[in-house]
Amino acid sequence: MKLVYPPTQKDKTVVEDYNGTKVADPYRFLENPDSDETKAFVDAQNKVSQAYLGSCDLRETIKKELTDLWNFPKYGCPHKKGNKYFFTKNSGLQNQSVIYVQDSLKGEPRVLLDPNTLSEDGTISLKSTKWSDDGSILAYGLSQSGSDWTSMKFKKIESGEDFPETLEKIKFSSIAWTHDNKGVFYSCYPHHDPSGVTGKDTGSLENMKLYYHLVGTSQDQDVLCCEFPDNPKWMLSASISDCGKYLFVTTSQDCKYNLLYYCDLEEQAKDGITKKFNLTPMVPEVYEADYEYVANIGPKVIIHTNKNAKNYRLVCIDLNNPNEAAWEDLIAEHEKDVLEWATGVALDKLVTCYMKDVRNTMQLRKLATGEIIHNFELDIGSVTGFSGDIKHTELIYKFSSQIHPGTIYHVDLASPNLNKEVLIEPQVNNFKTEDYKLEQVFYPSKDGTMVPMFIMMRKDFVPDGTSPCLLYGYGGFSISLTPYFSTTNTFFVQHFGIMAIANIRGGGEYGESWQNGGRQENLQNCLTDFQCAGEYLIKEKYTTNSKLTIYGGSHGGMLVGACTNQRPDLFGASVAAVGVMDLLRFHKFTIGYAWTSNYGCSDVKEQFQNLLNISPLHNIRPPTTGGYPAVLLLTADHDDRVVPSHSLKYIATLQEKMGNNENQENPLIIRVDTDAGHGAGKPTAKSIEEYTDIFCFLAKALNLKYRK
Ligand code: X98
Repeated sequence: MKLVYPPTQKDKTVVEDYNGTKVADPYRFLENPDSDETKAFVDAQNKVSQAYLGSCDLRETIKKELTDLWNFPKYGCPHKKGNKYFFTKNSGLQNQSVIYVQDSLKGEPRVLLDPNTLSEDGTISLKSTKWSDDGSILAYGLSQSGSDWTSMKFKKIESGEDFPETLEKIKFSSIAWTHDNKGVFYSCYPHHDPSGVTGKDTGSLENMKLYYHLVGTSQDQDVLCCEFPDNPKWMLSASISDCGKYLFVTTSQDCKYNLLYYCDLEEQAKDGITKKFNLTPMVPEVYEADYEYVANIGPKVIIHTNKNAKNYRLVCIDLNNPNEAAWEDLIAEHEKDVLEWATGVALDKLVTCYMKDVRNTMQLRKLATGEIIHNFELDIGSVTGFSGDIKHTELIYKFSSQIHPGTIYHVDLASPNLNKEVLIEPQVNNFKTEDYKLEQVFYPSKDGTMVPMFIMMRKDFVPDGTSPCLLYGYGGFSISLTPYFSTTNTFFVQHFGIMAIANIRGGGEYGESWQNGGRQENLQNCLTDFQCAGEYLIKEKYTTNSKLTIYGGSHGGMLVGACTNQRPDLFGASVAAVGVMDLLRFHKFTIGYAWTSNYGCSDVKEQFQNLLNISPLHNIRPPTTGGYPAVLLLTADHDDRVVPSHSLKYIATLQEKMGNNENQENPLIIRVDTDAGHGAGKPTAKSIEEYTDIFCFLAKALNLKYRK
């Protein structure tokens, strides 16, 4: 049945001139979240979507079964700090995970911090945590309604008591404790005006500064340690060497590359931290590579970098001569496998984690030479949690895949055989690994590039070209979709069809070249790879067009929006969550300017045309034959990462162009959540509601059969 959409006012006078190309933006008014017009638009759209989603016959079954599947204990990797162990656990359906403390790994856990007690509806979430070096104080950041803004508090571990102060105006901040356990370095936006509703502000961020906070004092006494007033868009982040002597400061201007500076705290803060530091650059002061501290042996600092190493390497930089010519490789770049991360453990050892064809491998090495001591045996999957410390010999890691819900292992590095022991094995109701199959295929994209894809299916699956398929992708910002366990993906496979995850270009699956192959002037490759994934799944009879759904969030929402415009014939349904739909204006809101590293910028003449060609909002037109797939967009009022107007403008335009089209039978709807943000920290109750809606949408729009 064809839906009737609410009429939306258009302002034809809003036209932007991009170096002579005029682009209309008639729904610009939706960029103001506080106006009556926007509120009325959202209400009217939610009425349409709620009526559609609420009338699905399977709703009660879906919600009940999804809730049952969700209801299993989920553990984070325990870690040791001081002489105690800390871990997170969600008993199953708790809105937020709880932090526990115990005296030994087998000891009785006590609740340290339960965010569920902080709000009725679970909308206050933990955004960040950092333990003091001796494990006596926890610094923790809280966020409300999914916003990126956080408030920082400090908790005494022994008594559970909080210090009186709360630090505000914090966003995108690292936390680094000084090793005297007295205070932290953190970043904030001191000029931020907090008078509006936190999380609904859309203004571009500027003038981040790095401060030192002495625990137990008020924020107005904090000491300004670093700022870059000539570069208002630079973001600052701090870390401290394992030995506590060096402070490392990194700066970044977007989502790619950073600079690295250091200062010797023993020299510059011998009388306390009272003034700005003199920072010494450790790397050339041009944004051309990533640099991250790994470990140090005195002044010899090991850095994880992609400088002259697209798959990353470890270099040793001597602080007495940080000149690049004097850097020495500790672990040279691998020709194909990507060195994802490395960390110091057990005094003189190093753990390295590689990504090899989108699966992880992990090694123990000598810190001094990089020589391999031990290879950890891993199945097909990824390391989704890790704890290990230069001060301890214990190593704990979590291994997951689409069909492994996340076993946590413990290894004692002081033991001669380095045997792993299962510490926690999650039991998921109604799920057994052996009932499923996980395949990895490599399919050709249009230009011949072979792209990896994981396909999860029930053991009894027969590829006869009839199965529904949920195809998920991201393909940006060097983010890799390594195997992970997802309750909702599992739910789809159990009850509806198969699940495919395409490792398209723009991600980091094969290092920087893979990222570069799908960003800026190559952005189209990311979309083409995704469309070719769909074509492959149809050709190999995994699915058929009318049962194929594409799904993505954030950058992946852009991917889904753009692919829907480019190949409306290829998909039965498109689900785009919190997507970047307006590629001409994303850089004007909150942190959007930082994404120009992936997209380019419409203000740059040479980049404008590519963005105009791809931008989901600007490429909605009636297909030559047929209509659009069923489209469900999702956004939320407190999304201050990708502001809601992206999705609001896209749906207004889609309904305008296709709503009355005679070929358009499929629904074109949007779900706008309240008291929710970009996704992080979403309470379980809200997530279950959201996925119930998504599955109801698919069941109804694609006429899917529900199997027990
Ligand atoms: C971001 O926008 C990440 C935002 N962000 C951070 C942190 N630091 C940043 C430094 C520079 C630029 C962005 C930064 O979150 C940060 C630092 C310390 C602790 C916590 C956070 N991302 C992109 C995004 O959200 C891709 C993933 C990360 N997008 C939304 C891209 C398009 C849609």
